[in-house]
Amino acid sequence: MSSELTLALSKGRIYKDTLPLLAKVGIEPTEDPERSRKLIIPTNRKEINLMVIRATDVPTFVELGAADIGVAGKDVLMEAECDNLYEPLDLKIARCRLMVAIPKDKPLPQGRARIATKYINLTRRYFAEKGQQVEVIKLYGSMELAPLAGLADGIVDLVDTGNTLKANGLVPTEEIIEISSRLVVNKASMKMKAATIKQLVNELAAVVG
Ligand code: PRT
Ligand code: MG
Repeated sequence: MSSELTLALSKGRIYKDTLPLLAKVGIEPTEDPERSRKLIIPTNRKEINLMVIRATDVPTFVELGAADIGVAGKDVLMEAECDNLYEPLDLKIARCRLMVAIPKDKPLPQGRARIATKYINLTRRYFAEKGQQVEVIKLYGSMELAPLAGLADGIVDLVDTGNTLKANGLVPTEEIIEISSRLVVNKASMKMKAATIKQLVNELAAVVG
């Protein structure tokens, strides 16, 4: 007997990169969440449903048991500082780096630099550990615009190819952490649905690149 499992994940690159892994373990959504308006997508395995939500909401849904398992970027997990989750598997997908970037030829000022970011906790922690005083400005997107617009001296953001930085006259200067997406599991689900979850984790572990 297998228990019902809900897997939370976000549209976009996480869904795109998770889909092939799910396919390799024989799980196929019955609808394309990129096209469907449904937020719960059934799969060919009737005990497994996908829940399609915002990337930053995945830890919340899984931690509070609204979903049993989820796929979330390490950036999102660390920023949310949720420690009431199991993180049994690095899926090695949606990889990138969290970096400090500054305008080309304009180093951060000696004094209290202003840093714009979506990742205020990670940014504060990083500069505090370096003993560098900074003022952190919370933004929800388009971080690259902040230095150009005179809002900040530098930014902390995710970098993949570096094209976005380059297109906005910015250069990466420091790597804060390497990011990939992780499988996360609700602690109560791990107890109550142990067999089903462990089997899925093992199957996925075997197909991770
Ligand atoms: O977009 P939305 O507001 O709905 O949510 P989201 O931005 O949180 O979701 P999404 O799908 O953009 O990102 C989900 C996860 O993908 C992130 O939490 C990361 O773990 C991972 N990921 C991997 C990335 C990137 N690579 C990435 N390059 N997330 C975002 N980017 C962005 C980056 O912020 C910058 O704007 O892409 C741009 C840089 O890319 P390059 O290739 O130009 O360097
Ligand atoms: Mg995005």
